[in-house]
Amino acid sequence: MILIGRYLSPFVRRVGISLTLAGTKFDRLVLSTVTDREKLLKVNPLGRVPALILGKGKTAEVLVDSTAILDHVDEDAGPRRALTPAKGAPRRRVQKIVFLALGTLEKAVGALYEKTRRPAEKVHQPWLDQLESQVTAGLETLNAIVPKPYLAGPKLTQADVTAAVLFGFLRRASPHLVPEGRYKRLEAHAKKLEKLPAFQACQPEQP
Ligand SMILES: N[C@@H](CCC(=O)N[C@@H](CS)C(=O)NCC(=O)O)C(=O)O
Repeated sequence: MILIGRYLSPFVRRVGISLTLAGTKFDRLVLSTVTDREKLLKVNPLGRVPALILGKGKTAEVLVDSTAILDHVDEDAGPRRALTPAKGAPRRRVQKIVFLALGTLEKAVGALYEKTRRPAEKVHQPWLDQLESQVTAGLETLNAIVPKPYLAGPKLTQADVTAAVLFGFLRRASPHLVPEGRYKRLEAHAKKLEKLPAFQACQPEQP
């Protein structure tokens, strides 16, 4: 199994952490969407990360998009180790938080691209403001959740992984959106999770 992408990408990092928590052995091919575009296009026609290669040679299969990859990771790990419950209210509770964090992440990455992938004179400030206000709304909603002791209840789930990865990503890439102390509860929860060996094992590379 080969995970493609850098841990600088929060989508790749949530997959790496989840694989590590599940105890699944995997290799990693550290490709950048910017500098390794040609190589990446051979694996994923959209040129995006993460991608996960399953198997080898003629029978190799490629999964793309972190949500589809994590669906497979959970299935492979089995119901006891899966980070998202298989059904019912427990599944909905986790998914609600995961997709809130994931949506916030998508808006945060969109805002970053607006600033870094366009010439300065082509940045459309009203669009950037909207994206950043969506990030703020997502963070406020996540921060309102009281961990008991995890975001979806007594067990660590994908909700915790994705929310903590989101927070860490913003701290590195867009610190102005997460000033120290503004999202106290979320910040404390993310800091606690970042100490876990699985998070430590998936540190973002130097840009
Ligand atoms: N919905 C996707 C989002 C993946 C994504 O946007 N990855 C970024 C890196 S953080 C990427 O590949 N960007 C390059 C591009 O979209 O061209 C997922 O969950 O995997």
